[in-house]
Amino acid sequence: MENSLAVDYQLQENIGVIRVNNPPVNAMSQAVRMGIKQAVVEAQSDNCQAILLLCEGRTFIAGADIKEFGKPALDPSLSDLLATIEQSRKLIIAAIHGTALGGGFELALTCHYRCAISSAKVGLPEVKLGLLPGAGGTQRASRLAGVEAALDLISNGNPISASKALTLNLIDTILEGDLAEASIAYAQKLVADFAPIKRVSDINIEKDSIPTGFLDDARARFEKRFRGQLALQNIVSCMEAAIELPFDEGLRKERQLFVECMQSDASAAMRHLFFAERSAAKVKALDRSICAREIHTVGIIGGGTMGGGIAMNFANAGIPVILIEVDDCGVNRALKIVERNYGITVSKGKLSEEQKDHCLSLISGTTKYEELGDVDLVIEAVYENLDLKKKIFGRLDEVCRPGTILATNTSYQDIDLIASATGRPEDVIGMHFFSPANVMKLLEVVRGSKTADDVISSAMGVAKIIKKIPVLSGNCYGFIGNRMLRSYVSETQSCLIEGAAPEQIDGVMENFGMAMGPLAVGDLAGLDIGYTARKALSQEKKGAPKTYCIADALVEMGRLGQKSGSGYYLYDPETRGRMNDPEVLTVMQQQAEKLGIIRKPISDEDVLNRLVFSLINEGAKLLEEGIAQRSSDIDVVYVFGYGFPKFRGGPMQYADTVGLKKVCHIIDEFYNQYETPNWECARLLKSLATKELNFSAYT
Ligand code: T1G
Repeated sequence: MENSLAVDYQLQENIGVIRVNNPPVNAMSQAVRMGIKQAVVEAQSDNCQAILLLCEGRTFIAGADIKEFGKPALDPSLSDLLATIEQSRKLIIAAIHGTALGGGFELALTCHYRCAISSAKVGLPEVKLGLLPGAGGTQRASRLAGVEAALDLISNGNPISASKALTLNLIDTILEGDLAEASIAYAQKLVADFAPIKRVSDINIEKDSIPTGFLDDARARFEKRFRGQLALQNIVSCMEAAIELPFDEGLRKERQLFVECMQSDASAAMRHLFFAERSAAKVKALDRSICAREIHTVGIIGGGTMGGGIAMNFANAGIPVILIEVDDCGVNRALKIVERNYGITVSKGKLSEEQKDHCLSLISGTTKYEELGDVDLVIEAVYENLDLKKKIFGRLDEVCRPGTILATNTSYQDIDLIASATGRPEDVIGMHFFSPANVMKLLEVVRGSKTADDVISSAMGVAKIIKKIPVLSGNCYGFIGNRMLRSYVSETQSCLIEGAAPEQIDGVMENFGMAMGPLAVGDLAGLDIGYTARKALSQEKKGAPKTYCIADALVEMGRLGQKSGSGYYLYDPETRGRMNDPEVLTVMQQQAEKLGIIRKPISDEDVLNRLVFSLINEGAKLLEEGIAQRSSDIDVVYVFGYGFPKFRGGPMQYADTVGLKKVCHIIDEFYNQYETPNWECARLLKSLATKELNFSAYT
């Protein structure tokens, strides 16, 4: 065989060894599929007694090549390759290391035997892309592991360990030592033992083994939890086919259901997010030769909810943290918050007691700034008061060594003003975490006008170490996410005072796919937080009274949200379930009258378009101003920081799905109707719509 760059085939003693080498994750590109197929065909007639398939680099095949999706199919198809493997007259063994995922694991399931090193993981994560295993994974996994275990593996999409896979009969053995050597020895032993060719497709599923109503219950569960998401419903249909149909018919049914998912907007959105998440970590025009500063120790100023949560991120990554508080009482309180949060994580089974103790041992507290003299990074996480932040940065400038990165967790203060309190503005940067900081994946990295490139590179790099998704933002009020949130909240409040009820607005947004509607979110966070923040703002920054007068009135009535038992809703003290409250209607009517607004019904469609298009329009302005690098970065911010539904792909992806011409037309209508600057259509949006381009084409 003419060895291609991606696939090499060599005889090693009596074993034909196929090596895949397609960095970085051995994705199953057309070259890989072609190379494997040619090797398997050649092996049928050469002197090998068995065929071994393994991969170079850090992992076994991590799936079909997602970059090929949506493009014309290239032969050989994955299905064609798998048929060739399964029908091989000689034993074929897959040797797994790293993460065998998606089509990669489906290829392994088609081999006659599977071995793995103990650190390997296997999985079928297609559902995270709005897909389902489309190359026999649903039919083969259910035959090997049983329908219930297979449905669990496929519907949650999370990888499982080699030992778990062994107990589920998804692999045959776990090898120790060097995988190449051990797997060749394993293949030779199979030959010596005259091991039979085992085709998974020959296994039949005993219908009686399936609990009554199992699939119907799964359908109902998925419909409730993943409203309207096609992939999960189609996955259940695939399991039904595995139970009811002969293998080949089941394979055809799976293929048909897979293609249906592939063609859905939801899958396009989730595939968009997969790449968006990864490209967000890349800073345009940043010289790749720049070396990031190493971060081995961290200081955190302020041990409140945010400071404690931020500290946990670094401790979880094995990085020691010094927490600074104003007095010993503050230090003790801070360490207690951290200990309590770790206790919750342990109780959820996400951390062992030993891991918790190790993390806690990495977090120390003090009132002495001098102890920050040698740290590599300091993150200020005190409350939103600019003067206090400037005072802290002045102190840090005095005590921290040259080269220490000075970061602020501010969610909207001007980074340049904070930096001006130091003699080293090039070392100052924003690192905006989202609450709860030890849970939320998003990290907005905010560059000041003088922030050095290596500081930006360091902040983006340390984000990956603490398992955050970094998005670079320019320095403006609210950066990317909170600036868009301002528009969203402004439209929410306008709809409220003009005629919509809280339950209508929240219902519309929850049907759209938001985990919680904006008013329920306000009640959860506490209406007094916004109230206090507004009191510190100038009238200009506050915006039009209609965008906050209802919230202020509720707070002044003592209705602070869930914590006070009432806000926009009444809350059941036991279940904390929300109930509509006619008294809120009275408050809205009173506030409307004060402002001379005559309330009248607003359609669900208008509520949805006003809230979502306000995000899109603000996002387009952020792009125009260069605050956001890419439209996909804006999607990453709003999905991972604000709960925008993944199956919509983010506000900008959703705009592309609706069509920018239509979005523009509706925004122009809103502008003519409401005449507010918010609704002036962003120039970039209008320009792209005129040229019939999408946001995705813009960057
Ligand atoms: N296709 C193409 N590129 C991929 C890829 C894939 N499957 N997986 C990763 N990459 C790129 C990624 O974009 C990045 O590129 C680089 O590899 C490193 O990735 C028929 C239809 C394997 C756990 O869903 O979960 O098979 O940014 O930064 O953190 O049923 O990548 O460097 O240019 O994520 O070490 C199913 C997706 C596909 C697995 C490694 N498979 N990948 O994580 O590195 S659908 C998946 C991952 C399918 C079949 C169906 C992770 C990883 P760049 P990375 P990592």
